Amino acid sequence: MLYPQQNAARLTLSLDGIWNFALDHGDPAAPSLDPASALPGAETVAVPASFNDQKPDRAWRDHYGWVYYQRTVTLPRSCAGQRVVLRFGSVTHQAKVWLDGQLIAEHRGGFLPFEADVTGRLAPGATALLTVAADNRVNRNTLPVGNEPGEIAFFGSDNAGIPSVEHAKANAKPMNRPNFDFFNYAGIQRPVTLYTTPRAYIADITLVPHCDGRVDYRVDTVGEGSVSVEILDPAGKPVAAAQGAAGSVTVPDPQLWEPWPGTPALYTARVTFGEDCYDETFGIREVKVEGTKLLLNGRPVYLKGFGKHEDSALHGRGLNQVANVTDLHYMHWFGANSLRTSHYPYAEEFYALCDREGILVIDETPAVGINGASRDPYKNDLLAAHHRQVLDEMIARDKNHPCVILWSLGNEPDLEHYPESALEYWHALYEQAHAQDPQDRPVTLVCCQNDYTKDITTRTMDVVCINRYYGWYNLSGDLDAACAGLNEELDFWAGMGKPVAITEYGADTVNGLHDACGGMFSEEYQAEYYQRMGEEFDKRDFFIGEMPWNFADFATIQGPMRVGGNRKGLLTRDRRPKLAAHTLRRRWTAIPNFDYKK
Ligand code: GCB
Repeated sequence: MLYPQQNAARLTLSLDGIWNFALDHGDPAAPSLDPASALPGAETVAVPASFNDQKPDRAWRDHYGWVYYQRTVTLPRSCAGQRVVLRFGSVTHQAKVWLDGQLIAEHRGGFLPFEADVTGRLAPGATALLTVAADNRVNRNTLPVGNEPGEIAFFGSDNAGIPSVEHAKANAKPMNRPNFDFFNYAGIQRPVTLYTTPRAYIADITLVPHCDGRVDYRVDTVGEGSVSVEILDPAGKPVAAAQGAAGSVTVPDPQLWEPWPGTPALYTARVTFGEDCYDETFGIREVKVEGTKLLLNGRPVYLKGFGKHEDSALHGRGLNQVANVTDLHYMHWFGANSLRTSHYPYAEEFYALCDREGILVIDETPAVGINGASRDPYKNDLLAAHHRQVLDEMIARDKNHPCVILWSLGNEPDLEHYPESALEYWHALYEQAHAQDPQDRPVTLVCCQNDYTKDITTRTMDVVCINRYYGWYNLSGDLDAACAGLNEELDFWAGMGKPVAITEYGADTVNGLHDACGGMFSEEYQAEYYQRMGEEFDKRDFFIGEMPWNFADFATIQGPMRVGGNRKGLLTRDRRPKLAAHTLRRRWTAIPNFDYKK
C-alpha cells in the first residue's frame, strides 16, 4: 500500500489535530453512539496519539471497549475531478468509520493502515461529519492476544503462582487482560490523511533491487494509461529509465545501501502513469542466509541493536516524530545498527527514517501472547485467519523498505506444549511470508525461554531468534550460573547449523539505584550483566546478533512484577542513559557491521 504523497499530481490534506472525543459506556461488544450526530458530552483529544494518557482520569486510562472520535472534513473545490481517499495510519485495535452517518470502512488490527475511497461521497466544496469508533478490547482472537475474563493473565495482577482469590473476582469490573507486557494503548495512534489522485492512478509499486544494479519492478494501476519509470540516484540525478508496467531497469555503478556508519544510499523510482506520478525511494541491497551467516550485500553482518516499543510520555503509542528522531540519534550514539519492531508493525514514518539513517529492521507482526499451557492456542481458526491478514498487510506495506531485512512472524508463542500443532501453524505463515515477499527476505519467529529440546519450530526458521533471561527471570542475581546456562543452550544451537541471534535479554534497572555488590535492580547489575553476556556471545561463530531488552523503559499493565512500567531500558523513558548504556556503547562502537564473526 502506497504512503500518501504530495507531489505534482497528488494533494494530501492532514486531518491530524484536535478532535472531539467520547468514551462509549454502553455494551463493550457493540459501538452504541449515533455516528450521524454530534458526540454527547464531547471532550477534546489530540490525533495522532493514544487517548489513554491525555487526561488524568482513570476512565480514560482504563477504558474497556469503544471510544468515538469526531470532526468535520471539507474537500476543497479545487479537488473536483480527482479521486479522493481517506486513509488511517492505524486505529487500535478495531475501527469503524462513518461519513455523515454512512459506514465507509471497517478494519481489524491496530497497527496497520487502511483506507476508503470517498470520491462519490465527499463532494468538492462540501463539508461532512467524520466519525471514527475504536475498540481497544483484546482477547484470544485478536493480535496482540488478550485473556478472556476470569483467565490468568501472565503479566497482570493475576500472575500464575500467586494465590488466587476466585471468590472476590466477581467484584472486578470488565477490563482488558493483555497477554503481553506493554500498556494496551489505543485510539487513533497514527496520522489521518485525506488525499487525492487522478481518476486513473498508480495503485502500487513493487521494487526488487539487486547488488549488480538491476532493479526489477512492477507497477499496479487502475484505469487507462501507460507506465514509465525513471531511476534517480541519491543526488537526484536520473540514471536509468524504462517503459511498461513491469520489467527491469539497470542502475550503472550502483551505490549499495549499507547500515550506519556506512552510507544508506537511497535511490528514487519516479513512476508516471497518465496524469499520475509517485516517487518511491529504495535502497540497493540484498539480504540472505547462507549456512550460519546472515549476509547483507554478500557480507556477514552482525546485528547490534534493540528490542523497542513505540512508547513515550503523553503520546503513549501514538506517532511521536521527535521521539523517533531522537531514538535513532541515540542508536548511532550507542554504535547500534539494528532494531526489532517488537511487538507490532511500527508507524510507516519510522521505517522511512530507518531507511535514511541506515538502521536494519526486524519487522514483527502483532502476534504476541499466543500461549496458554492448558489448551492448544493453535486450534483457533479466527486467530489464524487474522494472523494471515496482518502478515499480508505488513508485507504489502513494508516490502520496498531497504531497512527491513527480516520478517518476524511473532513473539514468544507457546512452542513447547503442542509442538506439532505449533509447527503446522507457524509453518503456514513462514511459507506465506516467503511466497508473498517480492524480495524473499529471510523469515523468523522470536522464541521464548523454554525447553528448547521440545520446540521443533524455532529450528526451522531461517534465523533462530531467542529471547533469554538467564540471570534475571531464572538464575536471578547469579551471573556465573547465568553464563553457564546460556552456554549449555548455545551448545545445543551450535548443532543446528543456523544463524542465531539473541533478540531479548535484560535486567530491570531502577535508574539511580546503586549497589557496591551489584545486586539485582541496581545500575551496576545491569552493566555487569551486559558485560558478561557480551563476552559469551563473542565465543560463538554462529551468533549473529545481540538485541538487549529494551531500548528504553516503557509503560505496562499494572501488576506486582512492574514498578511504574518495565524498567529494563538502557535509557529511562525520558531517554537518559543508565550506567549500562555506556557499557554497551563501548562494546558496540568497537564492533564492525561486517565480518565480526568469521
Ligand atoms: C519477554 C517479552 C517482552 C517482555 C519481556 C520482559 O520475554 O517478549 O514483551 O517485556 O520479556 O521484560 O519480561
